[in-house]
Amino acid sequence: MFLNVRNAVLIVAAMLIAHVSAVAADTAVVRSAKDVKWGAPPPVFPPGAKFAVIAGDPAATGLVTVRFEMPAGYMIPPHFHPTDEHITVLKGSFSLGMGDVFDKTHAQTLLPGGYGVAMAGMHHYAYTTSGATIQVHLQGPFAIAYVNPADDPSKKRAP
Ligand SMILES: [Cu+2]
Repeated sequence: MFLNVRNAVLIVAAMLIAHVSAVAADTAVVRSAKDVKWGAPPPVFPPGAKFAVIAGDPAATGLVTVRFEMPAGYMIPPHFHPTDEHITVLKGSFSLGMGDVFDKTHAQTLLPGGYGVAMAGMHHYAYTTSGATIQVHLQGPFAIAYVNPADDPSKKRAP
C-alpha cells in the first residue's frame, strides 16, 4: 500500500518535471490585447467570427490558447472535440449548452469572467445574442466534429 502511494507520487512528480521542462523549452508568450492578430476562423466554424491564436499551434500536439470574437447572433451547432475545451468569457455574453440538440432554453449564459468546460467527447453548442469574445484553452491538435455532419460549415462550402 505504502509503495503504491509512493510510486504514484513519484509518477506525478516525474510528470510535473517533464511538463515544466517542456514549457521551459518553448518561447515565452507575453502579449498585450492590442498585439493579438485577428483573422478568419478555420472553415470548420460558421463564418462571421474573428479568430486569433494566442499561444501554441492548433495543428500540433500541445497546449493551445485561442480567442474567438463573435458578432451578435453567432451560433455554433452541436459538436464535440477529442480533448477538453476550457472557455473563459472576456467580453459580451456567451451561452453554452450541453446535448445533441441546439436548445436555448437549456443553455447557460456566461458574462465576462465566466468559465465553462466541455469535456472531451461531450456534445455541446454555443451562441451569443449580444456578441462575445471568448478565450479557449485546449490540448492540441485541435479537432471538431459536428453531431449532425450537415452542420459542418466546411462541408457546406465545398463545391
Ligand atoms: Cu466546442
